[in-house]
Amino acid sequence: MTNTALDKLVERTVASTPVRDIHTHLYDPAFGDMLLWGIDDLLVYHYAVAEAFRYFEMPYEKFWGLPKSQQAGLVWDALFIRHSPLSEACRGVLTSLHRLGLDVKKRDLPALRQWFARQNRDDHIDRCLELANVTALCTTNSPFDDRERAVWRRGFRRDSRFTAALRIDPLLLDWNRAGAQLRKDGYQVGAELTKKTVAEVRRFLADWTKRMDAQYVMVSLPPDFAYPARSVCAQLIERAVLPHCAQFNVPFAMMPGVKRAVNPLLRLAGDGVGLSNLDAYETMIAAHPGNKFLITALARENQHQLCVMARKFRNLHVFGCWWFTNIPSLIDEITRMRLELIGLSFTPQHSDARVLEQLIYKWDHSRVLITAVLREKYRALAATGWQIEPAEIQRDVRALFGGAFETFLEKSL
Ligand code: FIX
Ligand code: ZN
Repeated sequence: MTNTALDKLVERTVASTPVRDIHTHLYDPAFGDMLLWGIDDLLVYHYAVAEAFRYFEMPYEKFWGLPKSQQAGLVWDALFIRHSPLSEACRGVLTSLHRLGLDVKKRDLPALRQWFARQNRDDHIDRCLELANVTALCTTNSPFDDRERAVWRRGFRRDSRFTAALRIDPLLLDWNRAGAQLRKDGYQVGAELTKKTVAEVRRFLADWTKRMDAQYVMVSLPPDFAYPARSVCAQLIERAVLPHCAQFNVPFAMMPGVKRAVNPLLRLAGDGVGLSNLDAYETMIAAHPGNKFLITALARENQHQLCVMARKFRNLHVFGCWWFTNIPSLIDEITRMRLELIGLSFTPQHSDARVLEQLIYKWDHSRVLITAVLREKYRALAATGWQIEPAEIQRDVRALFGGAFETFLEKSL
């Protein structure tokens, strides 16, 4: 095969391989309005709001006091009309609109709104998934969210494309409040982590894992997370979460490096990043060879150590370019590094989509970057005399787009 033919084959394979998106903030359609979609939600996405505040001069509270459509109008004006939309979050809005067949160059927000108002939601969901070529996605589900809890309790018919993950940040990071919630729900927990309390936390985790049919249990952690430690967080992980995950054979997903509310005035857009001490995670993983761990780190500077950790521990699966690392320059760098250090045994990307149409741009943009890295790697392979078969490329890309994750879920340790 010539290099050009190889390039084309890689491009075609990456474009046509369906993705299993392993972390999003979307909801099963049965959750109704909680599944966000449409132009206004795309514009008030917290990535865009953070960028718009770079230009706004109005008081923060004034913006938050406005109805969503007015907030969206202000973001549109600041990021698309008064400045060129060059950032990744802005380009993303345009990619999604363009792929949906909308004429972005008109810069006509009312026309965009009218188009979305004409869409039938369920058909639109199918269309977005098809355009993104996403066949399955994992949602982020919190038993601490009142609206969400009510839907789970009532029960609903699951859409087979949407799987769930049990998110437990409040349990591990805000024990006083979470404990009160558990007590209200009939779990006999006290303020101290006695044997009885830990057993009740495990009963809570078991109930929700079963109710959601959760694929994994997930938490995001601040840069100063320490383990082992006497903190409630470390103790709950050690005594409740890890035994629970081992019992149910579900991974514990950790997302190190987020500094919540560094600017609370920005609300959801106000979180920042810090460097984590990954030694804490390494110690935890080494001490629990029977547990499975998923990790995506927020700080660029943590990526290399995380990759080396994955070389050492088969019970660790590295995934995604999370949030501030989900930009072309870093996706390129991180994907390259991972391929070079751990071959095909990782999941290069997840979308983190909060708004349905974001699936389109997040995957379009990543597909292009992953294609470029793979082309280079297969070319380098060809230069050694190794001949690659189309079916082998297909197999490899499937692994990167959800297959390696599935294998990880299924493997016995
Ligand atoms: O904690 C998370 O799962 C983060 O992805 C979110 O908190 C964050 O707001 C986000 O949407 C990043 O992409
Ligand atoms: Zn997320």
